[in-house]
Amino acid sequence: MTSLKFHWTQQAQDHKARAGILHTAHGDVITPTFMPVGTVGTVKAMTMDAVRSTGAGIVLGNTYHLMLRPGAELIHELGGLHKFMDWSGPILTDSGGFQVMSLGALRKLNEEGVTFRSHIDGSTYKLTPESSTDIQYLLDATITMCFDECPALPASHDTIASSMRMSMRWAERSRKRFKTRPGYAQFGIVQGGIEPDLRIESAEALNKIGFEGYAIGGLAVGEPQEQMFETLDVTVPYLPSDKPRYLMGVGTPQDMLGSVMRGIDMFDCVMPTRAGRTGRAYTSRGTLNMKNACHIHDRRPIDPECDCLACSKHSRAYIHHLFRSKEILGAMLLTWHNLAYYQRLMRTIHQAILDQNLEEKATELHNDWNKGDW
Ligand code: PRF
Ligand code: ZN
Repeated sequence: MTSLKFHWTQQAQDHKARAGILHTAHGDVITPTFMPVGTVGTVKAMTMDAVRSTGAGIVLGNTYHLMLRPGAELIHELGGLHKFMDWSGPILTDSGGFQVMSLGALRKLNEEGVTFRSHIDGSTYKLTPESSTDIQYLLDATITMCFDECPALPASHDTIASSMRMSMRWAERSRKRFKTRPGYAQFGIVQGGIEPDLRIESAEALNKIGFEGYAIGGLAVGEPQEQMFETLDVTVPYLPSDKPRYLMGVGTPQDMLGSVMRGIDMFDCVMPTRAGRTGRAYTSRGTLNMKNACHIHDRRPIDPECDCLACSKHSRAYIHHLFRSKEILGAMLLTWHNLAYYQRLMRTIHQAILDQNLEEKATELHNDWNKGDW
């Protein structure tokens, strides 16, 4: 155990975009960063060595899924989530509120917390700001998230206001329960839908409590990209400039680029991994459906600019064949490729911020995405 304090240092700034380094108990991470999602202690279809090889510096785990199976106590007993899943780098765990929300009718919510039925065996569980924080401690999360509610949009100003204010009371309870350790962190989560006044109120409430980092939740829940960007424009100025900023559950390459340009440092999303299992490839020329018959005779790699295992060893024809035959290697290779693409995009953006030419680079990236396949 080091005596290192969790902190973020800025290397460069280009307009609102920041390049920096996250210093944690489990090593450093260059930002902007994309965190692959490892919901149940695995980045689906990938070994952790493969995840590392793509350049990922930090991965995400989920309180909700891990508490149900195999249980936080068991992971604690076995030495924590890092050891359990073989990831020695930092891990951020989401708090469970967002995942419980997607259970719909299976949950009941009040000031105390959320009662819900397990999607696995139907038994009843409860999550509160205190228990969520305790579970994340047992998992040994490098970054613990506050317990929050992410209301479905669209909703009235009143509905969003009372939900946000409850999330702020929950943030205070989460903070009280959090046990500080050197190099570990807890992030608050800004809520407030797409209402500027509520976003500002929420950011100010979290600032007052004080966290090692600040997340923006409640976005990318179906609203147009323009409204998400407008909400970032309103919210980011109210977050401390010396702390990391994390946009939860985002997103497409275009979403991430636009969000970095509005001051965001961290992202997570199931898109590259989920798409990898369903045959969709992300490339610098947009997305490709590898199930499409146009790839049957194609000897080219998925993306000629990619150095991942799938692109250096295999043709589109072969990847297409694997998906047609429902072979699991197809999902493995395409997930690898998609994560490699996401990480390369983040490195490109990082370098452009250091070089102070992110706007030119953004134009170039957009032009390429719009060109279509080679
Ligand atoms: N809250 C939490 N996790 C999340 C979200 C949120 O609002 C979102 C919203 N895009 C994704 N993941 N705790
Ligand atoms: Zn590739």
